[in-house]
Amino acid sequence: MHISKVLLAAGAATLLSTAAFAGTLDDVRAKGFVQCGVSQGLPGFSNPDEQGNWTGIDVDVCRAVAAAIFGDSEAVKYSPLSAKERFTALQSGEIDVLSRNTTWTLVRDTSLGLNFAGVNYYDGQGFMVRKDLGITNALELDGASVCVNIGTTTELNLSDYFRANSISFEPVVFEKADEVVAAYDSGRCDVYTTDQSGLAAQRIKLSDPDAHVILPEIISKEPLGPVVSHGDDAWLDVVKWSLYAMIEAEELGVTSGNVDQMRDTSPNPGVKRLLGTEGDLGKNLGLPGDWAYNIVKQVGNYGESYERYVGLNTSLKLERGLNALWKDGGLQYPMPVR
Ligand SMILES: N[C@@H](CCC(=O)N[C@@H](CS)C(=O)NCC(=O)O)C(=O)O
Repeated sequence: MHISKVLLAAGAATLLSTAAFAGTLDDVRAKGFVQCGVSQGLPGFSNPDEQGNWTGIDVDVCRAVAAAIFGDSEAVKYSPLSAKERFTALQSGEIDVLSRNTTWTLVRDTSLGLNFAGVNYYDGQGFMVRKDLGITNALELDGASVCVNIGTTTELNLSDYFRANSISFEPVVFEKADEVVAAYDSGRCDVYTTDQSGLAAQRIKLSDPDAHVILPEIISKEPLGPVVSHGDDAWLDVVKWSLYAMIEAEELGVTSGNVDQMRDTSPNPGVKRLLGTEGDLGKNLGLPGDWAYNIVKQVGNYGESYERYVGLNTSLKLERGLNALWKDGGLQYPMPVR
């Protein structure tokens, strides 16, 4: 091929790839909403009410992204997805972002062509059993039947844990989480395993939640966070910094209740930068100057979202634990917003 043709072809390929992979923010703006992949119903994380309104800490990430782009946290459409379906939906472009209690792993981050935009809940896998079995730790589970969701890290960790401890189990697998819960509730298996937060959430759905106990062992790391497709760094940045803005707001003491007052009166340069009264951070993200103001005003900071949906005053009753801010001894550490 003549050199100019090669260059032309290369140029066209770059243009094509730019058009195909670098335009999610523009596409989202053009259609007027963020298409967000969520669970099929996991209280505290992503759960629909009878009117089909979605709530939860994962939903708040979708809402934060919409608030950042449109100044309207309601500009989101939700796609309920099973664990098995979720990555294909992202790869095919059916959704713009997946915010569905999804664990960041090497294989997902590489071979599946995905990028994790951060961690909105640090979790770990646990086991639940009926109290009347009298089991107090997981090593007593030799020979047990275990209900589990397919297409999850849960399945993989389960097998690792039993192998590592030279004990056996019989998997009872389902695609839909509600099938797993129903099977466990009806006694088709001895054990239900998933992320600890998932156990706390699904327990509410059991016919007698108090008849069950969550064992003390945490057998894995499950850093859960929002995910986008490979190939669009600008979009990754928008999702990543929308989440960081929520955590940064908590660190700075900015809440949905005081955000107006803080914007107008705080002398703190960090607050001014975050809320857009000093500098122009939004521009770097292709967003309006009040991108983070709108997130905090309409969605709240990370701590508010946590307490509203999964904290001690909710039916999940989850302590902040690893999800406390770094300055309170936890792992939530927003990268510097500057
Ligand atoms: N974090 C794990 C597990 C995620 C998962 O799908 N867990 C189930 C059990 S809690 C679930 O969320 N089900 C809700 C649904 O499918 O709607 C992963 O990323 O593989």
